[in-house]
Amino acid sequence: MDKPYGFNSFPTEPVEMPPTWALLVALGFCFAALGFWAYIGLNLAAPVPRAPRRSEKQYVTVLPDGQPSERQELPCWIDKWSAEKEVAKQKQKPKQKQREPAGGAGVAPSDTAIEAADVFLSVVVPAYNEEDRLSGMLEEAVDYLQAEYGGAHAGEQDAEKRGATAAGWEILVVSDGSTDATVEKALDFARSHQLSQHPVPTPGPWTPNPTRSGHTPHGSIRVISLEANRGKGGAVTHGMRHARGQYVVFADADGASQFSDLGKLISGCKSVEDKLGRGVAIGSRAHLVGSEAVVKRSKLRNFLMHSFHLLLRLMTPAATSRIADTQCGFKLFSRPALPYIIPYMHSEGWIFDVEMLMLAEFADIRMVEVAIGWKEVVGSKLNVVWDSLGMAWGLAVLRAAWALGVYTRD
Ligand SMILES: Nc1nc2c(ncn2[C@@H]2O[C@H](COP(=O)(O)OP(=O)(O)OP(=O)(O)O)[C@@H](O)[C@H]2O)c(=O)[nH]1
Ligand SMILES: [Mg+2]
Repeated sequence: MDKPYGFNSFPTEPVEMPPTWALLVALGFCFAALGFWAYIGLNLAAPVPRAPRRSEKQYVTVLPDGQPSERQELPCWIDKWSAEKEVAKQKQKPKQKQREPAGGAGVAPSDTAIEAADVFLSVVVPAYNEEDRLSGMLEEAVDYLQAEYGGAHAGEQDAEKRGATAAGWEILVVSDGSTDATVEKALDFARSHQLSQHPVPTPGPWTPNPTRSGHTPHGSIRVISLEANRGKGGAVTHGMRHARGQYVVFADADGASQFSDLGKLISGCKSVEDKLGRGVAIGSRAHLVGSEAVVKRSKLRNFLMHSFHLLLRLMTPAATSRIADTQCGFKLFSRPALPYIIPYMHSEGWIFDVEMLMLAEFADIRMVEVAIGWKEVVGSKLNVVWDSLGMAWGLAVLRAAWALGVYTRD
């Protein structure tokens, strides 16, 4: 028979398969290449926070005559702490270095103590375009702080009474690149509550018809302006780098959390503090699931919330995965816990709470969830679908980056 025209696409002779070992080697090679590129991708995708700019390390407050102050330098415990840690690292003997666990914490933060507190409590308020919601929240905060902890500059006697090392309080409003009048509103609030002993009270979510208002001493409300928007995580972390308090709480500017539950957070934190004084108290809305506030939310929002909880359970280490409400914007840290958490923060967006809790867990800091009052407040800037997708992605990147050593505590 004549040879067919062209070439034969069906092999007429049996084709010999490569040996199994060669297939396995090829497969292994493919996986290694995939792993390599995934690792490179993770390095590129994992967020690295930008360094604070010069003006962001300064604050403005209201002078005794009611005028806004010039920009003043913010005290910054983390700069001093980092410098001391670096010196300790240099001094470390090579032998000691070898004994460190792989990917370990470098010089243990406990070797480098955080500078002493100046005040009993620091309240960090991240605020992004909050001109409408901020004043009500500040009103409730000041009212409670004033009644509970005395004037912002309460003296040593007050500290002794409380068994604390410092007395008084401060509020750090961190405007996150706001483009509205957030900063002016904060300063207006500070001015009216500083100049008058009995300022006109502003309604808040928990006090729609307030009858009294707290007076604030000069310098107790400090306003920090980030030059460009970073996200809630960036704003909270920035504020906490400059906190002077023995306890540091962050609270959302919308006043959704009942500020007067702060006392519960402080007692909760004290109850879990270790011998170094480290502890974290997490405001929790878990007891409200099924309540009107949560049921009233859209079905989509509740579905996304449950999916996110499932992801959290699967992806986070043990203690963090047991926290029922990781996202509540009302969390308190004792000062000695800060150096184990704040210097190692990377997340700038909504997922930052999870990183804080994971870092606390990595450092064996005990955490306690405390049930708090919470109200849905209109004006949320959370985009339910996009921000949920962003959070799921952020969580995956965050978990992988910490697990694979892209992020370290060196
Ligand atoms: N949306 C948004 N909020 C920011 C940002 N930076 C800081 N924040 C503050 O983060 C806090 C929480 O914002 P909300 O819009 O109330 O979002 P949320 O509390 O997580 O969501 P809700 O449960 O819907 O209220 C507020 O104090 C915001 O001002 C940012 O870049 N975007
Ligand atoms: Mg809110």
